[in-house]
Amino acid sequence: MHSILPLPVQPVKPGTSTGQHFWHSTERTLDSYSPVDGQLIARVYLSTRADYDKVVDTAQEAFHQWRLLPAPKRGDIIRQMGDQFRQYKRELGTLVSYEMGKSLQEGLGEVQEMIDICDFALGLSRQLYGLTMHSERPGHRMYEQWHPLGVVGVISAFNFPVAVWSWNAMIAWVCGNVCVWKPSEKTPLTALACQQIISEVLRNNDVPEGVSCLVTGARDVGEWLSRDPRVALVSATGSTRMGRAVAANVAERLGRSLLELGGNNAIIVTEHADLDLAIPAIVFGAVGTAGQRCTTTRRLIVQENIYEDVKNRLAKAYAQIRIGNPLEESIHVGPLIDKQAVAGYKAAVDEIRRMGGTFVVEPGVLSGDAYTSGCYVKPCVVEGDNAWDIVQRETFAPILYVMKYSTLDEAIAIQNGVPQGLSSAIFTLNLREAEHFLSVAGSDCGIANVNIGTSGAEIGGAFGGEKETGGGRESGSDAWRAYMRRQTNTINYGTQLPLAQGITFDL
Ligand code: UN1
Repeated sequence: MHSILPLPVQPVKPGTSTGQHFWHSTERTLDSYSPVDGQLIARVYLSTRADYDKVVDTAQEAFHQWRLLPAPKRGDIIRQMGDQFRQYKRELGTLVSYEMGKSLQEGLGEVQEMIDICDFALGLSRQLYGLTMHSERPGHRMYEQWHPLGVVGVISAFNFPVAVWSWNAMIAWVCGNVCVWKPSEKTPLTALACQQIISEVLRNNDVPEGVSCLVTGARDVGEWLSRDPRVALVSATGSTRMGRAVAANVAERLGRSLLELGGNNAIIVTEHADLDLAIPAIVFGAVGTAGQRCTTTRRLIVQENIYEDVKNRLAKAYAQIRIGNPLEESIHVGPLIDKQAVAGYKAAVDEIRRMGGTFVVEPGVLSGDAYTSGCYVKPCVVEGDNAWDIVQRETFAPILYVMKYSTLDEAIAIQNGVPQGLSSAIFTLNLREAEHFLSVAGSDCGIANVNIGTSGAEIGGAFGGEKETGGGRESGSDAWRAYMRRQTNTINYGTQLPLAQGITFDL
């Protein structure tokens, strides 16, 4: 492995921080191994409960100052963060790729998403609009305004170690909140790199560094956040299992949660599809990030008349995929995150075989000099049945199930016939088919696309999904409202005190 960054493997890098002030009261550490080559790339202190409490106190203190800055001023500070991400795009993208295993192109894309959301937040800083209403009472004015919530906890997943955090953090900050970030225990170094960049910007602007805090750990830390009444909103990205636990804990204390959980996304390919568009989109959707996106294409629903043709074209396209060191520009698919993920892939393949699935593209775990970490697997395609348990579950690996349909309504029923509801797509040049798919009788997902794949959403739209995906919306559009509290104000500028609903109350 060629060294790409001055990686601080040793000495131990502290893990609980607000900016430069790292707190750690034990020697318990977390090791980060790269799935690319199996190397230990960082050792990070784990936060104790005492560290955590100190961090949340510091965040609360910072909130009292940060919320008083005018929103456009906060937007300008976020613009400076975006400038830093532009400057470090190559280094950060490389680190994402090395620590997480996604292709360098996708690592750079992830940093670009951070830059884009900073730009979006800057614009938003002058657009946190409330409505005004006409009062039924003379001499009265009614309007609503939006105030920040306070401390926002952000639990992020390994697969998008920085982009999804930035969607939350930038929007939360521009709204006037402060953030406590619990990154995935699988990608702590990338998180520390971002935390350093942000802290420097905050310092340069004489803003308390507690605006951006980071705590390290696994499920226990997530539980502290979700049970903590000081944390007004917990935004969590990850598995449906994790989301259920967070939602229950937060609901118990009547807090707010914003969930972005599992997907089981399908593409419908109709007889009227342009297959030259569809095939590369399907392949990118299914094998990009080695099948570890929540938006990954997991199911392909193909009209029976073109079924054989699509299968053949897919087999040809899969033969072109280059699997290997994701830091090499020509590589399409890097490793899975760790050996546990490889075990999940193998278990899924075993279950598919038990169900009698026919592979169009064979699976396999790669071995040999180029794959010493043991985390490289072959993307595969299998003819599957939507009713199989394994097809109903999200396996975070590049396994694509192909299915046949005859009418579009049947295809839509298959597409909607899973517990998750994140992303969906149709490939067709037929207007009626496309509009039917997008209609109320069509896709039940939070994202529904025409002639593009299920993954690779832009930051400008609201991102999230229905059913077991959790119902949250993050990133663009008016997703910012989830990070604020609404206040309705009625002002009497008249000389009388009329009551609403015409009630009289004379003294
Ligand atoms: C995720 O996998 O949690 O739409 C987020 C996409 C990316 C984000 C994925 N922009 O695929």
